Amino acid sequence: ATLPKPAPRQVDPQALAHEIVERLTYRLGKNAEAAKPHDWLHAVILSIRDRVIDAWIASTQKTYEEQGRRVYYLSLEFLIGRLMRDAASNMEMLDDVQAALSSLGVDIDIIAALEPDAALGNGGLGRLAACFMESMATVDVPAYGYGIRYVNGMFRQEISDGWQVELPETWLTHGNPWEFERREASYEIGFGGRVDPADDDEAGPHQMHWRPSERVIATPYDTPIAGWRGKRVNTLRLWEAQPIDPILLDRFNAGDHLGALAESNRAESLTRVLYPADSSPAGQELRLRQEYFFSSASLQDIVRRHQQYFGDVRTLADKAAIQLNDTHPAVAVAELMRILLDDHGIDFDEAWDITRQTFSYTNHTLLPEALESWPVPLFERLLPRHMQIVYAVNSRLLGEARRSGHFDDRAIGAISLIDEGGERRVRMGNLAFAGSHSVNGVSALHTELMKETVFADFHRLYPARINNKTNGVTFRRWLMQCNPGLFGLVREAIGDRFMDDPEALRDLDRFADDSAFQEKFLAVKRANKVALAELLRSRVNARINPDALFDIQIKRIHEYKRQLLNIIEAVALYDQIRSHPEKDWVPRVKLFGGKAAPSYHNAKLIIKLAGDVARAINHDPAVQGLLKVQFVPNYNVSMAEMMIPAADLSEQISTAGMEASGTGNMKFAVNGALTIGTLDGANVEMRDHVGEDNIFIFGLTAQEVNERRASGYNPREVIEQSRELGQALQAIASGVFSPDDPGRYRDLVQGLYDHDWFMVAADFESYSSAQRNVDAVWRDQAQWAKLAIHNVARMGWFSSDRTIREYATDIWKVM
Ligand code: DL6
Repeated sequence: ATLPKPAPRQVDPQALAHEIVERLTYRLGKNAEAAKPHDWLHAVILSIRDRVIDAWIASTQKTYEEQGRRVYYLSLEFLIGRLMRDAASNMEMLDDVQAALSSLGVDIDIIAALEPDAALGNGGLGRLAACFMESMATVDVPAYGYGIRYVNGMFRQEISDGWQVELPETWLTHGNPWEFERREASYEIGFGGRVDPADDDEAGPHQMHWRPSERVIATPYDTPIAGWRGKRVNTLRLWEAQPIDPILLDRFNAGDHLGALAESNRAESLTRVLYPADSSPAGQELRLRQEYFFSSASLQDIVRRHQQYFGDVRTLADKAAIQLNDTHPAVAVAELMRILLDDHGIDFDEAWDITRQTFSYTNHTLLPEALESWPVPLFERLLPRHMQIVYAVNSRLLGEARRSGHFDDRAIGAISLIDEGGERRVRMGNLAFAGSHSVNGVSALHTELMKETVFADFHRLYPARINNKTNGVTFRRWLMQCNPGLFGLVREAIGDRFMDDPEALRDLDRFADDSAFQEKFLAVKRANKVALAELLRSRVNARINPDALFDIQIKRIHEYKRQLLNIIEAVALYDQIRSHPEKDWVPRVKLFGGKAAPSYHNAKLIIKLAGDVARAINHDPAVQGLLKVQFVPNYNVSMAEMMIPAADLSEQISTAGMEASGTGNMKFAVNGALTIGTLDGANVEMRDHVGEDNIFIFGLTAQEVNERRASGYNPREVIEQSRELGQALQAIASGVFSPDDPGRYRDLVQGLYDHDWFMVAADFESYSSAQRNVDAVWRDQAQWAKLAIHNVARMGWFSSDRTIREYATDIWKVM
């Protein structure tokens, strides 16, 4: 029988206004008079969501009918931010929603600001995963994102007396209208216990029976992710941990009220918080438990779906491509092996082939402290069966390497899945590499460095495995939605083609010299700066001049990202302005934003320093109107959406060789900011695309950094040769900016004199002179506009649609 289908939906403002009121009434139980802003937000989301669901069901149907390969993107982080505008814009109903709401007397900006910023990630890696989800839907790749539904995502940062304070972010307080709980697709996840030989007579030599001592339930919540023009809607499936027995009634009745809930609390704590680390060792059992929990749930789900549609698990690799987003889900390699060996009785070699054909792995960092490894005793205690599998895989891997005849003991030690130097540890990067058919870096430079450093020996063993996929960002969110002024201007100039083909932005190049266009371009930028200035006035009571050059550095606070270099340069500039007030200084506002990992002492100290320096500079009448410094608290996706469109200058100044790619750099440039940056990560490719005359490059290259380190870099000598740098450092170290605690920055500065691992001193002169070059160009506003327009025009290649097409073609083979 033909089942009835829902009636097609109309999209016109009037029909939409009716729908919104209907949702308000029948879903939320309120009438328009009683509705609070949160109710309106909820009702609007439900109306948008219904359209998304129509397209979602159609996409699922299409995937099913095509019987093709699906992509599974496993990531411990998805930094999605707000979804309302994103979804409405991608469903091409944003204008109608706006009109419908205004006919109801509701201001869309007010309710949009109430939507929580879903911060299920730390930084670039998590935001990349969110851009990829949107691009996979846009380019019509059937994909699932798998992650964790943290109750408390990234912490809320408050600045108290200049210091970062971390507070829990409660994004689920008002419920989450975007998600659907799918209890029917729950799985049991085991931990600990023992492993017995399989009791079945027909069991193969590798088949075992794992008897976990602890079990929790993984329950999925699905969020639909709509691609551009609603072409496809994919699923983001986030797991929540639940206890098997929510309450132990016998214990409760015996009076042990807390003990009765202990199991429940233990299970729920698994998915309670996002691990607050970024490029630093997690080092906690809970983190490994989280990694296994979501990897196992996702793998069980993928295998179950495969069997349901295709029957035989042996064909998994033909129908499933699983991308490991960094090493956090690397234990999935061992989990798939376990499922194939123990649950399906497949022999070891075949299981290993299936596994390697199914997985691919993206590396996002070369920082040694971020390369995950787990102490063998911990791994063995939590995952005894997986430990056996790791050993078995390792013995084959090392056997293969030895047989090739090209690997001495050092090289064998380097590719081993077990780090034998000191405390024995399981190396997750090596497990991910060994278990994947493709391993990619995220920018051309990073990929080359991967081949030369962390994976040099693996690269010799499997020379075809490493490939590059330079990151990208979605222009729907990072141009069309966050910068409607620039979006409208571009559209007026070159038409709509770039909306579907970002590389068509290139047509804008011919307007770079057009003075009328330049003026309009500068007017849009100024309007964005005024909006940001107003926001900062209301948030932090900052008064900033929209006609000054807005110089912005927003990203996680980390020594390698060198916020310190920027602050020291601000101090030196401050000194220069005071010494030479007669010079024609360019008025500048330096804005900083970003969070420090809670246990990262120096990063927190750098935040404090930014605040101390800001206070001194902002209160000094001698530099009034010429220099201002402001640290913007609680930097998140929504704040980025305000700051990036308002930036004139984008600071991408990491020590060369240390930033794998960067993606903020791309967002700034496509929003018409000029970049001051080192030849690091994707900055290198940005220079190639925008042209070296349209970007301010400074500093040592990655190779030069290595050479300087190898030849005995002496920062003290460098500092002694630069009067400006020396004076700035002396001022900071002696307490000029911290009279309440003059020794506060002594050790920080001493570190620069003694070792300066991040080459702040080595790059200072070059950075400072690049900044004066920035001033010179800024003085000629037409020239500045020309360069900025070239940047917008030439950034099309950095669309995440391009990146995803490359993954889809080269790695997943779904295009
Ligand atoms: O690939 C996304 C993003 C890059 O743009 C950044 O350069 C890189 O630092 C970041 N990596 C991480 C790795 N952290 N850990 N583990 O966040 O990835």
